[in-house]
Amino acid sequence: MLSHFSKIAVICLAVMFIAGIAQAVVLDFEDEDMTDWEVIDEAPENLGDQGPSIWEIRDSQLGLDGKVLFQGSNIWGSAPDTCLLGTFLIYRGEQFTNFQMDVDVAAADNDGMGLVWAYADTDEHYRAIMINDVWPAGSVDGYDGPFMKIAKRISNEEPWYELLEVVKDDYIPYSEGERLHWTLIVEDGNFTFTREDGLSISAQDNSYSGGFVGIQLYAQQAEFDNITIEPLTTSPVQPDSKLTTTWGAIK
Ligand SMILES: [Ca+2]
Ligand SMILES: [Ca+2]
Ligand SMILES: [Ca+2]
Repeated sequence: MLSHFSKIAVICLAVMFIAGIAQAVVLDFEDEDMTDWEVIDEAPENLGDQGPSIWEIRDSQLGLDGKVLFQGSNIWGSAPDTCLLGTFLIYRGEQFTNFQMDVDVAAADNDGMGLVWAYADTDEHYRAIMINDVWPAGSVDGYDGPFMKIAKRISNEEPWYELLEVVKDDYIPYSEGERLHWTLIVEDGNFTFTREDGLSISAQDNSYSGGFVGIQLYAQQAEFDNITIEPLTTSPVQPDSKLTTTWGAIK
């Protein structure tokens, strides 16, 4: 028999566990429902290929799990190709301030892809983005592809983004046509984006406040699945430490 104290402890643990899990948003697209997602293509004057984007839910053709999000157009920009612009898919179900976002990804091309957060509009958000190809050639921020960057959107015209951090010389191309995984941790203006192969980039911005999260693509056709967004109220957790995440979320 459990002591009275033990029973209370077990109940408390159970409630805390359930509360922690309940805070996480988990999106696997098996219901083929995109009603919480908004497609936002960059303004036509910002683009070299005006699209439109083609976001849909399909059966994975690149090794992910069942139904997945897929974008199939080659929409890209800017017009002189000096900045990675294209299309956003924004999750409108909830806004997040401090959080951990995990995503399975599979790329069909070698171009730009990444996550956005604190999204308010095309001219107000942050992004972590990477590209294997040599574009942009003559980049507005001085770093042509291939690279991984964290940047802050500041305008709807040149220079579009303020560069916060770049991985250039140490960049490793992502694999095409197979399962990749991204983890983004955002806490109090500290941003860390990590790939499944360990390649990571971090940046910081004191003026950060929360907003919507989503995906950004430049000339890239890619699948996305198992998007998990978990609010954090304490110190960031390691990407694959679910138990620690749960405890961290309910403190
Ligand atoms: Ca799925
Ligand atoms: Ca390309
Ligand atoms: Ca392409």
